[in-house]
Amino acid sequence: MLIKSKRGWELPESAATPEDVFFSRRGLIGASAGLAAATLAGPALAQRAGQAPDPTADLYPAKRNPAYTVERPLTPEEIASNYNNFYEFGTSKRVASAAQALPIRPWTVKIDGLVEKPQTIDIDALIRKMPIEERLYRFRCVEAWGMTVPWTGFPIKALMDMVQPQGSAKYVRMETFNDPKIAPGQRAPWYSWPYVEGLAIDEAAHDLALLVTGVYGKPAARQFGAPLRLIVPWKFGFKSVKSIVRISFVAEKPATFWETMQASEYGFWANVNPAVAHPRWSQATEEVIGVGNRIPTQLFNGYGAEVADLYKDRQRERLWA
Ligand SMILES: Nc1nc2c(c(=O)[nH]1)N[C@H]1C(S)=C(S)[C@@H](COP(=O)(O)O)O[C@H]1N2
Ligand SMILES: [Mo]
Repeated sequence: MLIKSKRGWELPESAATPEDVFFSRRGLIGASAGLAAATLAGPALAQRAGQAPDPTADLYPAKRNPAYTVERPLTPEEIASNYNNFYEFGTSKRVASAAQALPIRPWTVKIDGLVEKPQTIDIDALIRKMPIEERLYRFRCVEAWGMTVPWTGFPIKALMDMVQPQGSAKYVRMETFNDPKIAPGQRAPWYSWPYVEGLAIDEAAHDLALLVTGVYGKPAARQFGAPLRLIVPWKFGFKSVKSIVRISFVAEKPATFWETMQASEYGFWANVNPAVAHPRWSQATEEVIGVGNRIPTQLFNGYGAEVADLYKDRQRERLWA
């Protein structure tokens, strides 16, 4: 039987998400329907036959850093691994199976721009050089849902110490792979591929800003953005760019994927704030993925004590979403 893959405009409403700015009709209802269906997709997650074992598997589980803990239960792995946002592999939350097509070895990361030691480094060499540890973080998507995830990774600061940014570097720009042959979503020309995100240099140097290599005590599954993705827990999830191939230290604020697509709804700073509504929905509460109830959203997603100072001289910027 011929199964034709659907284009964006053919997607059923149940598969569209609020971030899908061009096609969304029903917003959050669609996201919940997606979760119900996703629980049926579990077996598709099994490693494809013939995939080599991860060369860094011996590093996991990494030591948990008790300084980064949370007051709420972790999202079960089975739930988090079947509810992902990865537009390269489709606009629904059920992209885990499709994402298994991404080859994650060999993989190199190019680090360039305004640094003393630009380099292109093999991912396994990088991971073994960096101080990886496990941290429990709250994770909040702009679509008003949240999870709690045990990430393993290292602070971007450790990478900065390796490449030594120059004084003129004011921002860090991070870019996802771009290969439409592998990622069907990248064949849709109305998106500005590749996915790009960025941080101000002081945000990147903050200890909470993590480059993630593992999840749930193992090397990251592909749908989480293996083999290297960003996690900035005080910002909306779209800042946390996946499957990074290039990290550039630059003087100007980078043009980011969602801001380029729809600046009125998704800005550069994108800090979590329950008091500032998205143009199309409230951010006051969030759906707990896997449980289904709603809980209050916290300012800076609960990390205000650590990060609020980063913004005290930026009050004229659009800091929220
Ligand atoms: N390359 C890339 N990175 C991405 C995305 C994406 O579509 N492509 N989606 C973002 C969004 S909107 C969210 S909420 C998180 C989801 O991460 P998760 O699937 O690990 O929960 O990844 C972010 N990083
Ligand atoms: Mo998101």
